[in-house]
Amino acid sequence: MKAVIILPTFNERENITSMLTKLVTVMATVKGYTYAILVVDDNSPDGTADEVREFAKKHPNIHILTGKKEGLGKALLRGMTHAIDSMQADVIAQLDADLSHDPSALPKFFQKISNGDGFVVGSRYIPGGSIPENWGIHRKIFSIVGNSIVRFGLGFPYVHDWTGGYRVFRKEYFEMAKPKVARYSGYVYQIAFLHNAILDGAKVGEVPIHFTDRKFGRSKIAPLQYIRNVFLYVGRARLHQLRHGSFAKFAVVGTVGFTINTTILELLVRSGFHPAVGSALGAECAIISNFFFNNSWTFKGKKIHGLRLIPKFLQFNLTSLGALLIQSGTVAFGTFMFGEEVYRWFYLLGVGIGLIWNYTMYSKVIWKNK
Ligand SMILES: Nc1nc2c(ncn2[C@@H]2O[C@H](COP(=O)(O)OP(=O)(O)OP(=O)(O)O)[C@@H](O)[C@H]2O)c(=O)[nH]1
Ligand SMILES: [Mg+2]
Repeated sequence: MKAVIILPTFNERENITSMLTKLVTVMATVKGYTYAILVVDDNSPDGTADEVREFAKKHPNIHILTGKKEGLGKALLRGMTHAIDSMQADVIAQLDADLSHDPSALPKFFQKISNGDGFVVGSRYIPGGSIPENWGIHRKIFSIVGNSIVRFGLGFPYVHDWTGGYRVFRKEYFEMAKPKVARYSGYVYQIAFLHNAILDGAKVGEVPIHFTDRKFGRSKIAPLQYIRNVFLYVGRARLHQLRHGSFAKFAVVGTVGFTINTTILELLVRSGFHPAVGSALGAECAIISNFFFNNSWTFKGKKIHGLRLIPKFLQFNLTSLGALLIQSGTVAFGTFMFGEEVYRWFYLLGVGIGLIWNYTMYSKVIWKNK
């Protein structure tokens, strides 16, 4: 089988030669594959491409594809297309070029492909894997929380690392996903691609990896833009999944609840009650309305009757409290990470995650299948 190893680069001149050297050494130990390396460089101003060409003089299986800078996703798309159309790849590997991904783990990835996996993911969040100890608390939280949101938000928790770029997969999964992921130009491409591969039936394998900090050069990630794109992706995917299910009813019931909450708050405040009392009573009335409408309409196939209504109603209150905590937690997280001025965005985000939380709890816990 022919494997093509893709290394996306932007200003990696100080890293690329030692990366290539390591790859060549490791690939000599992988049995059952012929291989080539494809560096996809976006005309790096630091001269990354010259380093590659110099190295390639002694290694005819090392190739470079240059192009203009349109983001990591576009670079990967271009590289993967080239690997299949012009290099006859059966299997594609992908690693960061900044030495954060240790090539010595590669044989394990190929072993899993040979054993029948379709898509093998390098995982920092499984036993044997890790993120750098020396990362500051902000960076650690960013990495773990961001990844968990994708993992649970998309509903495939058995895959533990969604945001990394150390992977080996069979070419079919790229061919099937290509029309659907081509629009994701940035880092979110990685998530979209893995998600589509799973939806297309890929058997996913995981190899634990240690992610080491880059020693040279700079990170190209723009955190706020990345977070926004991740949420747009997860939100859209979720909506798409739910459009034909009970989600629309859930949304109608929620809107009614919101209206009840607001009306009661306004009425009580106007009749002289403290706003805290008004909002607590309003919220409880909304919870009651949500519970009964969801029970008799949204989830009527799994309707709860009789005395069982009491514990379920209490559980429902706890779930709503959970949504409230998620909302305030998200705002606290956002302002802690990025400063107070971003609170509105994180409020919206909190409401969004709260909705996913509620819907998941309703359908999986409160109105679960017998
Ligand atoms: N061709 C191309 N490569 C890119 C682009 N953006 C990032 N890369 C490469 O993609 C890989 C991962 O990017 P990094 O900036 O290291 O992102 P990261 O690993 O999440 O962040 P750090 O750990 O801070 O380095 C590196 O090899 C980059 O050179 C791009 O727009 N075009
Ligand atoms: Mg990196």
